Amino acid sequence: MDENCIFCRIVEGGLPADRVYENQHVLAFRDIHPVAPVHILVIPRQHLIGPSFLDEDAAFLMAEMFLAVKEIALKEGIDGTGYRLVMNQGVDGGQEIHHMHLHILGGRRLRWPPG
Ligand code: DGP
Repeated sequence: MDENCIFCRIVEGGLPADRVYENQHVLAFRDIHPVAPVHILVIPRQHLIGPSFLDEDAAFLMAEMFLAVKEIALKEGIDGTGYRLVMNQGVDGGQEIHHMHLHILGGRRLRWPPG
């Protein structure tokens, strides 16, 4: 828990979020500024900055995040039509929130590069 981290505060319940999925390891909620009809963020409950900060002990959380994606896609009805996963790391990656997260983008066909 990092008290200065918005996503940690959402995990702890101190900040509201439209939660769509959670389990022991991960939490998912709708992005406050959606860029697609379905725009959901999947985060580990544990504070990790991003993939460049992963270590062996935390690596299983990546698998947990992807397993959550599969469940969420089913729940949101986009498993058949498809979706894009995006993870930003650092300044050039456009990472604004320094708590690792996967963006699930779905609900319409996306152009490349994503806007
Ligand atoms: P990134 O650029 O990858 O770090 O994306 C961060 C995303 O987090 C961005 O799309 C907006 C979203 N976001 C920022 N603050 C909040 C918040 O307080 N609540 C929710 N639900 N989403 C947030």
